[in-house]
Amino acid sequence: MTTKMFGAPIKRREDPRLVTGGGRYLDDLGHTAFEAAFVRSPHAHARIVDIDVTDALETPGLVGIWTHEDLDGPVGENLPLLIPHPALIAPATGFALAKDEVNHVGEAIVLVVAENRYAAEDAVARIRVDYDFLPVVVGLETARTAANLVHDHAPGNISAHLLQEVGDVETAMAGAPHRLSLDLAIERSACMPMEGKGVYARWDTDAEHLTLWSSTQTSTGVRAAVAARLGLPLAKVDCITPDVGGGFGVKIMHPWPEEVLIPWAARLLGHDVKWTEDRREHFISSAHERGQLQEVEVGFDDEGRVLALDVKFWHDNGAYTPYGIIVPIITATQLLGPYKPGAYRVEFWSMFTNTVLVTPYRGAGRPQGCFAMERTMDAIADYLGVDRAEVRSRNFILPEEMPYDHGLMFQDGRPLKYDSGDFPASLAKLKALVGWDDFAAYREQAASEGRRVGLGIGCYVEGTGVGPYEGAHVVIETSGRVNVATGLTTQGQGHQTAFAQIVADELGVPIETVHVTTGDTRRMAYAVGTFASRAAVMSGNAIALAARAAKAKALKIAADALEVSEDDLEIIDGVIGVKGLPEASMPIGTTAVLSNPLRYAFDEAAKAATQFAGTFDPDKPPVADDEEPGLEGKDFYSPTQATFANGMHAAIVETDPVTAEIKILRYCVIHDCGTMINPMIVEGQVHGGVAQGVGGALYERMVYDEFGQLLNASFMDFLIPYASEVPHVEADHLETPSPLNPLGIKGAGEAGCIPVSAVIASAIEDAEGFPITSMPISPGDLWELRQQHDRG
Ligand code: MCN
Repeated sequence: MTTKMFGAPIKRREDPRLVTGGGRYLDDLGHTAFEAAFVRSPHAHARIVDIDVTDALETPGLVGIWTHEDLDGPVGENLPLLIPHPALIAPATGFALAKDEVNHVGEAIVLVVAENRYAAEDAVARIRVDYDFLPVVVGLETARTAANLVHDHAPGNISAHLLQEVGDVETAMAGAPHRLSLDLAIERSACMPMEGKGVYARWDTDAEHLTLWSSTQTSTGVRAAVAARLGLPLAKVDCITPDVGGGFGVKIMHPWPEEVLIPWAARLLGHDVKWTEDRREHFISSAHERGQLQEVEVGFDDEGRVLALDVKFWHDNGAYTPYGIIVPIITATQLLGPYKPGAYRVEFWSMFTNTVLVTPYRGAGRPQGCFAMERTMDAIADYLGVDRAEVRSRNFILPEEMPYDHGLMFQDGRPLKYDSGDFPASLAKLKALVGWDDFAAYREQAASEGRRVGLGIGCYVEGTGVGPYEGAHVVIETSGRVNVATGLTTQGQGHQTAFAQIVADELGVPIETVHVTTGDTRRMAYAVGTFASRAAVMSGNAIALAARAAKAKALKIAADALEVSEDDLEIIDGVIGVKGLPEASMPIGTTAVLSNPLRYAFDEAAKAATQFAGTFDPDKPPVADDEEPGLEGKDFYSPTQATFANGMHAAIVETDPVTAEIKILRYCVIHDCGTMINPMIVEGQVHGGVAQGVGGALYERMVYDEFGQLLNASFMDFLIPYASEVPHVEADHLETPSPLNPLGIKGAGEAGCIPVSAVIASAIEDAEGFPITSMPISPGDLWELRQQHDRG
């Protein structure tokens, strides 16, 4: 009997290779390549007066030096605005190499290629750039108030402004029995994948063909962007993603300056060129996220039901806006989480600062939105003296109200509609898991021992599995092995395992026979990429559809060969058999042979190799007139809208009464990502997300000085949590299948990190008894807050 794979918590097949050093990452490719390094701006805002490369030209091993002026054609043009939006009133994108002006520390100014990285770095050190300094804008407070501008075309440093209102907030607020205001802040942070970005380019002069390897989250996007910039037809460019050591959002953008420059140089030189980002480059010239200031006003009734919610926030987008308003619009539209306020108004301003640009980082605007909403829920509960979980449940959208439409418009101008979810059931599960009702007794016990503990909670929803499409190609070989290609990329999410699980069940073949390829434009030219927790929904469903097409063909061929109806056939362990007639069977690979027009050449080998038990008619045409040769299925999945995952977290923290040290004693998660392909992978994703969330809540912040210098641009100074700081995560699941896709899947990849700051703030506030309004919070911050609180 074939074991059901879909839903089985099997171990990830890719891990033995990855954890034993078998991974092949970008920097492992081609050690004969020339290597690139960049002169990057040491100043946050300056005009470039002169670039003097004379001395650098003497560097041993140097191959070439280029500035903006050397970039011909589209390579030298402004980098693209990837996601436009009417609210983006003053877009700005940079150049592959800075033209005339730099707008943040780390902006690339000069490309150097040498025989190796050492020589390239030596040459970089010998290039002299003269600057005229310009006034610097750092931090949202300065951006809002300073007379200085990051870009002359953006008065007030505002890149975008958007307002959405559902219902009449002013009237509802005026009529609300109670009103509260909150001023909140989330600091800038960034993801820290183990492997930085990287590009390797090979130009085949004879074939006029470019092969690119990129540590990207979207190989098709990079391919298209590079082809356009280099003026090459798509057919002359391939992009392959080797193993990728984490992406977390920062590797989506296409093209990064380096992704354009490295292939451009490779073509010019007729030699392989590679660049791998070092950690300092990652800090200062990749991308950050999170930074927001928020003002919330809420009106509510005696029961704590929200009658009116008015949110204003300012979002730090850094120096450029290639992503338009995608992060703040996610905050604005998904902030409401599982709740249904009477009326809602949200208004945001996206602000330029002289800091590195902002792109979506795991959670993408949701951790900030969740922070605003959940701090508000706690404030209401504390004000009314009502249990904090109870206040939340009184505001929930109920399962019978699904699908639920808040009336908000997303980036694409379409309504944002929740498809499914059972929030009361999730909360009940969470309360049971964390022991919500027993906490008062635990707190008392702890207090009697001189310990200070608090319980926090946070709820969220997450739009996942966004379109427009993803495809899959499933090919059954004559050996019976199955090759699956899907175009999106993988950065550690376990796709090779989960996708193979889907195929094993759909085809009825052993999982060991299924091989999955991702992120290779030679195998799948049409794809979008891995971000927004979309792979399971998008490729998962496309793979199932493609496998079903291949299976239908296999059964048709087998039915014909075995002279039975297709309905009488079943596939078990890779063998197609007639139900109840064990002697009439044929391995699935045999149908692949029969579907091949050249099968006569294979006949004997196939017979020998496949214990084929049916009859073989050599005169029969191998492929019916209406069929194509080959046993394969190709299909695309394209959803009408995102599907909404959701979850609720609770944490118990202890704060040291003297040192203000913050310890997470317990961390509990209830997560609903619809039908799970592999619960162990989902839990791994949730654990990883929580770990990143803990970083954002307690440790990680970008510390800029007033001149725009990032003071903690190394792991010596930027704290990320180690295993010792990440709590044991107790996770349980609720599966409310999505009605929107055939497999009922919702995404899981970002959820873990979304509510963590809100939950930890809630727990610290519960322990300390005064409001926590800004994250991250260090022991030093908490100690300061205690002093302020004591001073009244
Ligand atoms: N899964 C499942 N059942 C579900 C949903 C998901 O078994 N109902 C499995 C999927 O098969 C997949 C994993 O969980 O193996 C994550 O799936 P999904 O939610 O579709 O997310 P993506 O695969 O699209 O990955 C993107 C997501 C994002 S947006 C970020 S950021 C992130 C994350 O994944 N970056 C990661 N997790 C990461 N994990 C690692 N190791 N590295 C990153 O860079």
